[in-house]
Amino acid sequence: MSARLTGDETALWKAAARVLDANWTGTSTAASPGLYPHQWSWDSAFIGLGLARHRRDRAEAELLSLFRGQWADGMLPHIVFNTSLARHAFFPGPELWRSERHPAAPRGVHTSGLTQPPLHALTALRLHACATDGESSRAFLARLYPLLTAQHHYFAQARDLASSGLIAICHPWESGLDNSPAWDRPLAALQLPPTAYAPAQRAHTLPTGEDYDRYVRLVALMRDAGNHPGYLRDEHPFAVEDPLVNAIYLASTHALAEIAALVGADPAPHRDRAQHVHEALLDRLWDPETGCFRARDLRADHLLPIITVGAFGPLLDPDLPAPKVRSLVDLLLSARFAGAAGYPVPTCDIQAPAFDRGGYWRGPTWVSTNWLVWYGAVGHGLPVVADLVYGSTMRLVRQSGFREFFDPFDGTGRGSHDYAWSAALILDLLG
Ligand code: 2M8
Repeated sequence: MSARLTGDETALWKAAARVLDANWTGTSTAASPGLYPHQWSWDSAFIGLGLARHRRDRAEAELLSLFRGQWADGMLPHIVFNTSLARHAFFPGPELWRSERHPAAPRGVHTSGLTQPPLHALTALRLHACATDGESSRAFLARLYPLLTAQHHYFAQARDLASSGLIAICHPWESGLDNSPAWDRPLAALQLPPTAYAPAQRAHTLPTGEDYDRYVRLVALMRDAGNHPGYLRDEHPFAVEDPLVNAIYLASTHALAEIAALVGADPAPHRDRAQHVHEALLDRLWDPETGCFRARDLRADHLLPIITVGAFGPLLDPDLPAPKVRSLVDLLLSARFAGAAGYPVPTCDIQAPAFDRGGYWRGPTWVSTNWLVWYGAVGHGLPVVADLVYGSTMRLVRQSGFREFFDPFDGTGRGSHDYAWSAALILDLLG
């Protein structure tokens, strides 16, 4: 804990650390004790940022525990199941994924068959930046570097579906923003027979019904095709290039180049890749009409109409040209986002018909997306945006606790309590 914190900040810091301690399972952190008892991929990356400030040993263990689930092709799954829990502690559990039947999946651990935004290299580098023992930190990076490289290699080999330089998500869950209105169109276009899994099997109430059915069907399609890259490229019905996922991928690719240099490996291939992703982001996802980034549906080959918090993801690109940064800031401060929300940043354009202030990823403010916008704003030297998002995030957790998500107008907490990344990212923000 930093010595310059005020009394109030110290209390908040301690409360956040208590949540991380309570969610610690011995080897990793439960995303949320009741609702999400297993280890989620991008949750762990966010949690690692907080643990770096609190329990460095646990931050390292957290990442290593997650990478236990890495597949032989480099795919880092979005869930690594805690096998000591009852089989039905969470739906969909290992019985849907059946990872044990896939030749590339690791033995002795059950995982999902999807992935999530690759924030991990960025976390690893930030962990190094906070380290007090440089030598042991470098040794940890050297251990992680081949695993991170394999993760990035998987994306480049198996998920650059349009050979554009950008990576595609093949399931809404891979975006991390599960029921974002951005996915409404590609989901509605799916021609899928009904599934055997009723949404009632799930404790979580959002999202429900037909959408949930589609999520499960998409999982089954990928699983039954053995996640084969050729199938994903040519046949799988859901394939989207998302600006937030790609911006995280880009930021982590830059981090990987820095890690390579620190551990005596060659950073050049990572730098080349980063340049390629940067160019493709601008070429393929920038929409001059709305002055922001939008997701591209690869099956319909057009930009999706809805503007979400993902539009601001490319602030994570250190080379984003100044006029584009300006345009994103104007949109962020407008009545479509921060200008009309007491507690920004809402996850969907407030003026969009699909906006829903209580609807999970359809409007509420989340600490994770706020952290990403804040981090991007700091990187571009945008104190107005950075301070606005920092202040809003602090007010949210002070008022409502470490909830899963929040009403963007009045800050009411929603979803689960003691949500790990909400606590972890407060530790990182407090520094
Ligand atoms: C939510 O996603 C999972 C599916 O992976 C779910 O709803 O079951 C999302 O908020 C996702 O971003 C997050 O990683 C996960 C665990 O916190 O929950």
